[in-house]
Amino acid sequence: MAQTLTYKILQKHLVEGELKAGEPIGIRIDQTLTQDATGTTAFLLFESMGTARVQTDLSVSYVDHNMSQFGPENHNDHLYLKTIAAKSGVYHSRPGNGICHQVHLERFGKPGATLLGSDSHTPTGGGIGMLAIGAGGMDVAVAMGGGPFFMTCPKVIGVELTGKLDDWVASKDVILKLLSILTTKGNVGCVVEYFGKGVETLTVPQRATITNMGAELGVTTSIFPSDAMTEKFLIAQGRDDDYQPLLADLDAPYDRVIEINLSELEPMAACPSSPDNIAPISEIAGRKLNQVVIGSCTNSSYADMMMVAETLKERKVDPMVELGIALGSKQVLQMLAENGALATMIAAGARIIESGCGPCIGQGFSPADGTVTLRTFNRNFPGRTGTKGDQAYLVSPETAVASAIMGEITDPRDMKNMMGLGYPRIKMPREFLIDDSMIDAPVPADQAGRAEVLRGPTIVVPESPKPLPKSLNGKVLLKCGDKITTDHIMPAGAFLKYRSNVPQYSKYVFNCFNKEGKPTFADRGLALKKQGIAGIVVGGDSYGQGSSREHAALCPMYLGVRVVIAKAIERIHKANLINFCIVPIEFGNPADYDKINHDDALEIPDLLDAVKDKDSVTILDKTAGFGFAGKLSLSQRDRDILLAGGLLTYTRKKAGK
Ligand code: MIC
Ligand code: SF4
Repeated sequence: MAQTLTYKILQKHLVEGELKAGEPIGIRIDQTLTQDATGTTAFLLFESMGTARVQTDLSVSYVDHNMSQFGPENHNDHLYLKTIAAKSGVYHSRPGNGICHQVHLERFGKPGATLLGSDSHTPTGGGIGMLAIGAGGMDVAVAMGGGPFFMTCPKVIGVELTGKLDDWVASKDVILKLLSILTTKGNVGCVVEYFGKGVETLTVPQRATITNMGAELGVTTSIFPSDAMTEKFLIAQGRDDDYQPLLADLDAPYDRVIEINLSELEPMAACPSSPDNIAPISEIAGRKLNQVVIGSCTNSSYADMMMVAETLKERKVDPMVELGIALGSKQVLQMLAENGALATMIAAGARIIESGCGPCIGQGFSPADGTVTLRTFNRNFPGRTGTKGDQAYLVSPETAVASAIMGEITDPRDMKNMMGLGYPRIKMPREFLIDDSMIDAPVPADQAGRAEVLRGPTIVVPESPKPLPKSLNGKVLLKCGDKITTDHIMPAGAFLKYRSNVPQYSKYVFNCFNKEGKPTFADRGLALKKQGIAGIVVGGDSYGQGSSREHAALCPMYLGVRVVIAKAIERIHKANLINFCIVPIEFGNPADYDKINHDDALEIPDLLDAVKDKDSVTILDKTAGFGFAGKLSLSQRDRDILLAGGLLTYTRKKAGK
């Protein structure tokens, strides 16, 4: 029977279940990646599991998110990550070597392999034909220990690309177009697979921009075929041996097909403050701006950066605009340093930021109040820049650089008329500069026993969840609306340095809803916990979208949250809730959401029994005086994890430890 590329790879890696959309399956994981902000807990949990060395073909630990090093916390994390990686058989990419997804694509990604990463943009690897999936750190820790990854067997959405991108139109515009069609809601349990003639015209980094930002659709992953373009990229990275051709069968059974004609696309933007709030640049051109930032794992490849440099040649950034550029990897930074393009950027007035996530995760470059910032990133959730009420637009590097020169949002296609500038089409290099000296190999297994692990005092082993009660008495700690992201739940930016210290980091749970002079969410949660009353969060649609950070479950768990009731809960966050023994419940009838209020006392008399084997559970709102049904969409494994008291205890029990 004809198969999609997704199913071909799944079939090769299937260890449990049946390949039928909607069914739970377990797959073998070949490679894992972790990054510093999720990595410390992932490694602490990995250590608690008691497996000494990783069991994957390859595991890499990156330091790219938090490199600010204000206070000792950050560097404590870096040293812990470096030494635990060496001991556990994991490669370690040092701070300054680049953003995990870009470096992984350049140096390790392999067509046909499975990659599990503790970062939601792990699907970047789909640009090279891998099945690359984002998950919580605990799931990645299990995969590092050789355990399968459990997921829902996906539906596959086929995106047929035809035509060819025009000058100044970028692959970013392809994914913005798709976001305008599919939005960030309602795509849970799907994989997006690209096919068609247009695919051949896109380079691997262009494809990776598309699969990277595919994360914003809420899908499990996105994938491109592995073809001549992939081979060229791998040869240029000195990795010819990793190539294998991979295509879907001609009549592959897609659940839905969307056609995008590349020739018809125009430059677009995701307007404030959601990645699916799409408008063509032609409609918003002329808006004044004061900041442009180019970089992130979405758009900082060699070709993106060379195009930016060529456009800036003999030009200056508008004096009312600050232009920040973070080149995605040391490879790109070093190549541009050597060929003079970096000097061009500096001469034009750009501020060069080190290779890492930087402003994308709110580490610096927070825009001024009431100003417009243009970014080549993938997320513009409210406040993610570090400024409350921010106005962040997500655009291609082409639009970003044109706008930085003009001082207002500019359609880059107008550069020809405005300054006689033709599109600087960048050729992919035949050979990239290969220098892996900032990637440390692990110590050999026979010496691992003696390898020392450095644990600074700010690294605190997270508390384990308590078993679920038979019946639950709780209180609504917070009722929030639709599209609550994990950035709302557990802010990053300035608080990122507390990631390895759950009691400290927990103080900022739902910080955006805290009011000055009033007890915080954390204060209220801990007070209830002391009285033995469970915390409950009530949410709307797409609850928990965005980042994979398991702290958005781990920290609420620490504060006594035991149940989340929402209209819909996003995939990674739902798994994280289960892993930390918080029961995810969906409204049987979404209208019941309107009847519940903040502070209501809720009772779930048969919680434990329902988690055992029921698809629904009765919830009593004792304050409002009504009862309603909640849906439990759980696999048998989800139930077993909840009943065991979370994934760590479940895994330990299974291994007989
Ligand atoms: C993000 O882009 O939101 C992050 C920061 O990379 C997160 C991971 C994290 O919160 O550490 C993600 O995408 O999963
Ligand atoms: Fe880093 Fe931003 Fe990419 Fe997340 S989206 S991995 S913060 S660059």
